[in-house]
Amino acid sequence: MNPSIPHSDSGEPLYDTEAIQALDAAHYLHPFTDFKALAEVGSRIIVRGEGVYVWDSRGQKILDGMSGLWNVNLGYRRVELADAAYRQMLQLPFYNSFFQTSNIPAAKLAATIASVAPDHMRRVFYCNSGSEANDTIVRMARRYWDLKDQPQRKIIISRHNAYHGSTMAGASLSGMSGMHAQGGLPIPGIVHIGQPYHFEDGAGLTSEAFGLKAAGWLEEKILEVGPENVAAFIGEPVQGAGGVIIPPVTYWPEIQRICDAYGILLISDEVICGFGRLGSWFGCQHFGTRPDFIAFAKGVTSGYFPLGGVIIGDRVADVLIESGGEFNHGFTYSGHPVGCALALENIRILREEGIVERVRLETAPYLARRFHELADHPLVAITEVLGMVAGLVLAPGHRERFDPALEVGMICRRHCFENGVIMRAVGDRMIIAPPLVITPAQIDEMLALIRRCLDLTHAELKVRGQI
Ligand code: PXG
Repeated sequence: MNPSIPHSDSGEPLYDTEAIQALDAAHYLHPFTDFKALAEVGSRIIVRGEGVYVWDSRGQKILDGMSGLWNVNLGYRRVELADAAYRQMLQLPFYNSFFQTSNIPAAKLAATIASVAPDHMRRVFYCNSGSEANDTIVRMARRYWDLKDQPQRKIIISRHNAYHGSTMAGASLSGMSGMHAQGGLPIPGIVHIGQPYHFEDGAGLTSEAFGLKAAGWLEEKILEVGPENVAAFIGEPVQGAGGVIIPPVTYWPEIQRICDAYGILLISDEVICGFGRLGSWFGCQHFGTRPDFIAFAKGVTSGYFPLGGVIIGDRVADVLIESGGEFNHGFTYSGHPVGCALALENIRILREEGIVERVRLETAPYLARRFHELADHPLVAITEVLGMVAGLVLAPGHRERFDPALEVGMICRRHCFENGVIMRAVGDRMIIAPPLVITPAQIDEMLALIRRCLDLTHAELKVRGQI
């Protein structure tokens, strides 16, 4: 009997893994998944979580190095968050914000978010997800230019290998060719430039020089399509799903300069970076940019409830408000009272426990020190860390690369899962984004597990004759 999973009185495990896997395979089509391949192997069923750990239905304890999907920032089983949702459900489980009505948590949360956002950003529009936040921004940015009598300003410039969501606009903004190949994307008016990935594209240049070069691609694109046609530029402060691409320090200030020079709106997609992930409330505060829009989701509720939204800078909000006329856009659950009550509690805990500062001053520097030690591993080409995100490149030598067909990332990810730590593989990049509450001792535990999995990956590749 495995003591870590609940058993019935007669000693049977409470979870019938095979039966749940059969239901899952027969009826549940998973996101970003090869349906047929998954049905053949069966899903791993996660049944519970506490702190930085989750447990599967067979009782294996796993250190969640990805905070769920970059979102469970306060870790699992924070009773205060569950209580806040429960209390709000009893008080008022739902009311809409459409017809000149509001609710207390939605109003308070908007004010609270404004208090941690950059000073020039004081208005919030609510959605349910990061994708919806970005769709909302596309419509809001274009409406702004309509109201400014520049309706031809429709083009939004994004970047290859960005991730901005899976809705029609979100997937179009995303720079992933596999997504664009399905569903006739991108939608009109969205174009892409290169990403600031020094390791891949910056050979022969210092990081600083490459940052300026990569930002310069924005100016080239603006001039190519005509500055008078460009509405906005969108970027994640640090690209998440693309593989934790941390830009050179020169990159964002130069992007800001270019946006200012051509009067172009700047969109900071903070669905991952927002609410403390980089050791600041928002990534734009770390990099010193002045966005017109911030997209947020995920960490605003630590993932306990689906909630997203847009924070709007004054120069746009003032025009939208002063012009009068309806903004014809919104969702049934915009400003959901339960999500907003939970988010308020989440932010209260982040503030009162000083978690953002602790990340910046203590745990992120410790993570950086320990993670960079992996650079001596024979399978690791580079290690990069900022705040509570980190990535390494698997490579057979310092600047050599593996053949993508070998799928070394997937081999490493399998070893991680089997050995009790969750890491994401993006091509040959292995990435982590642990809960913001992870302690130094847990960072040690995580790094020991990661090193072991790198060793196992190395050994497997050797046996296969691939290194
Ligand atoms: N913007 C960014 C920067 C994101 O990371 C979205 C928008 C879309 O949010 P929603 O809530 O609509 O999913 C995201 C989502 C991955 C992975 O594999 C990352 C995301 C979603 C799913 C998978 O790393 N990020």
